[in-house]
Amino acid sequence: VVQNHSSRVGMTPEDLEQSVLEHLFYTCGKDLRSATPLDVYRAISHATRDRLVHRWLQSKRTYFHHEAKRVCYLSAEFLIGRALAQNLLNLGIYHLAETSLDHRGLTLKDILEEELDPGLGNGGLGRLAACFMESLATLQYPAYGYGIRYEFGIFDQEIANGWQVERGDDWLRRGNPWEVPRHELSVGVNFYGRVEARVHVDGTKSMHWVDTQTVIGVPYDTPILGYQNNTVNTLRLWSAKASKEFNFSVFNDGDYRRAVEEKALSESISKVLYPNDESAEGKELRLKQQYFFVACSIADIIRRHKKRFDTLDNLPDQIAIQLNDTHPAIAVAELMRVLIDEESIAWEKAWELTKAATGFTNHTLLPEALEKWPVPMFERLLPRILQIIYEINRRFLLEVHVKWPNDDERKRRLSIIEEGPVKHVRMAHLAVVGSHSVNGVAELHSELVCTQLMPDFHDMWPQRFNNKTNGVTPRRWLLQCNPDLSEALTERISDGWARDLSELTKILEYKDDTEFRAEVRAIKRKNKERLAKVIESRHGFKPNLDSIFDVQVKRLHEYKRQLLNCLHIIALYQDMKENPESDRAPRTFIFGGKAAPGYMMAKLHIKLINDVADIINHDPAIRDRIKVVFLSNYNVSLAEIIIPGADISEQISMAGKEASGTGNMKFAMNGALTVGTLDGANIEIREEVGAENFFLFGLKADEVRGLKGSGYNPNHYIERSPRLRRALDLIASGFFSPDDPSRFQPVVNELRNLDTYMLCADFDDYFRAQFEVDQCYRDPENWTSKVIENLGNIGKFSSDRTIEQYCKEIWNLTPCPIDLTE
Ligand code: 26Y
Repeated sequence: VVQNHSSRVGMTPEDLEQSVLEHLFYTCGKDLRSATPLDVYRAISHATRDRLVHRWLQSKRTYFHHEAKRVCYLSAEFLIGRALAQNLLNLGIYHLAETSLDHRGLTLKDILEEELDPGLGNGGLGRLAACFMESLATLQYPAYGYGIRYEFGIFDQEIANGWQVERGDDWLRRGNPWEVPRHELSVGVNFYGRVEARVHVDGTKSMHWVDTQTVIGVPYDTPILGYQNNTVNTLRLWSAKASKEFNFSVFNDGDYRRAVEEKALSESISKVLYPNDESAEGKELRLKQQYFFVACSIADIIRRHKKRFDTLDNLPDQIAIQLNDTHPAIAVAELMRVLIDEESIAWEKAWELTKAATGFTNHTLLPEALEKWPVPMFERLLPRILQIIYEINRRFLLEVHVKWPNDDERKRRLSIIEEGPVKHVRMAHLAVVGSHSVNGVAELHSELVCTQLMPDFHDMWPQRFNNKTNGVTPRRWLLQCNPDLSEALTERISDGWARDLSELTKILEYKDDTEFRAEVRAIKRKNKERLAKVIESRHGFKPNLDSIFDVQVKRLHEYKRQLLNCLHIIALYQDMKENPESDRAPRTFIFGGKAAPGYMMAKLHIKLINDVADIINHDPAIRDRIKVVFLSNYNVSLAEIIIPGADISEQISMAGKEASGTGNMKFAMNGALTVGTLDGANIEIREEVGAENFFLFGLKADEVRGLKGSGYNPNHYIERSPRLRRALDLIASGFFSPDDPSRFQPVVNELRNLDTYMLCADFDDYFRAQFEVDQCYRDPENWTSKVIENLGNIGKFSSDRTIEQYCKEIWNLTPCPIDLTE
């Protein structure tokens, strides 16, 4: 490979400098003197991307040649975060780039800040997809990510007078050096129209979806590089473009205007990411988005397969399709449509292929997150797809009938179609019926999928259900975001941990090493300093570095119980006011997270946190013993600063509600201790790090269920907890909202009357656990021991481990290393 050795992609400092200068000149049209930091960012990014290109081509060639099976990860969200630092690190030229910039009086850190954070996801599910893509490349598995190139990602959050305000996230406004459009691979996608049955002379029948409106999907590819290897996989995101029909071949002004409107309408499909996290809205545009990217992806998969093979019989030997929740579940029906209508394969065979190729991951138990589409809407938008779903369902219910004759109630529960005044298509049912594997994302969650969410399906096909506990990539979430800790680790146990995180156990040998322990504390302090500077620049005060940095960052949702955290702060405040001599460790409470724009209660919680912050931060009696900060616009790049600076990680969801959590893993990996419930992956984290190194509180999932079943009454708990009562009374009194004393009445009413997420039941135990945190923090040696135990035992939560399990147990993939000399 000629390019491999050309100086254009050389790895010496001189080569790199040369190519940055060339891109400055030829790509940005600037000389050094007139270059802005943005130009420098663009030039470095292009120079870095150049170094991926031959690896990228070679990866594709190798997969093609070796007929390697690939996974196609279908996801409506990829929350990838910034690319430059990650690519430099994975290429092994981060320090090289740092020094060559240094020579020109520039700081790489500042240049990295020029990159806008691609926020193409809401939260955990989208970030998991990004970690998976990185791990797949690092482990040298052939993989494609398929999704949508939203023009606007998750909104930018501003806090105005304590309230969340949303602003459009125009993340492409400065261009995007990482993506490559592939116009030649564009795909047409059909909507609306009707289905025509044609009977042929031989008596066979075929279905034709006609009179459709076509939208074009244009793929934009982003390279995903493995850690210090030659694997470069592809993240292929589809952008909607009007088809030629809209090309204004019109006769009068009215037609012209309609043509312009329709063009804009069809291109709106990939305009914006829906910002609702775990609450389905049932909007037609959202269904259009889902079918759009799924149809493009399936067409792409089939096209590539047919280029290599002249049969589709071996499709499941060549590709594994994984559905990231139900958002792409329509893939089951679309693959059937393509195999039957376009490839003339018989139903039975098509079904066998579809099931063998498809796997489904569930990410949530919340009933409001389960997607259902009204049949009338579905029928209008995708008539042929609905027909196929009905046929899948008819055959499926026959199967149910054979197994449980005369059990109509069971059939009603299992059916893909929900009956009612308006029928609905249940996307989770379609996904389960059309897959050979259904998995949850943590042990408890997978268990609850079988016993609570889909017990009838589990009865029917117990072998289909399995667990894959989530993980996070240690390259971004340790190596990149915490360089000092990474160096301290590498110094002691060498650098193998970044590739195999289980090697972190070796650090346990240094548990009693005073020098290492002091270093761990010094690193945490430095990371707190870095975070404190961000807080100072945004909030005008610098938090006390000796205080406990107590952090809860995640989407705002009632089940995640940011409000419980807030109640604890209020109770602590009241304790301190009542007993000024009380000797408790100072704390800085840090919050961050976005609320769905239509989620009024979550937005009110943000306002409450900010109003509480306002009162407490300015109370002279409290000084800096309690500070409260809500950091606006929490996103991947802010997480990379916040997480390494945390002492305490708040993972306090009501048990049975958080499917896994992945933030919990990132915090423990960066030397924070967890205050948490027995929910999601918390359970497994505690198992790994040891119960004595984890601050546990609260009801267990089965206790929650029991209480709900026997009629939960929050007042029972409020009456018995003077602290809780006092905190609620203070909010209700308008103390935190003197300008509008009844502002938080909805919050108090919910807690007193319903308390859906059982904050009242868990409050006292939470307070107790927080008191223990306090006591423990006063003994730095003991605290450090716990931190090191967490670090040394967190290896399981690398997404490398998760991906190995998917590859072995669901996808049947084997690594396919890339040799550049081949
Ligand atoms: C239907 C639509 C409104 C919708 C949009 C986003 C539904 C769900 C979602 C997002 C779900 C999500 O992010 N779930 C999270 O997935 C993580 C990765 O598996 C888990 O760690 C986390 O517990 C779970 O809440």
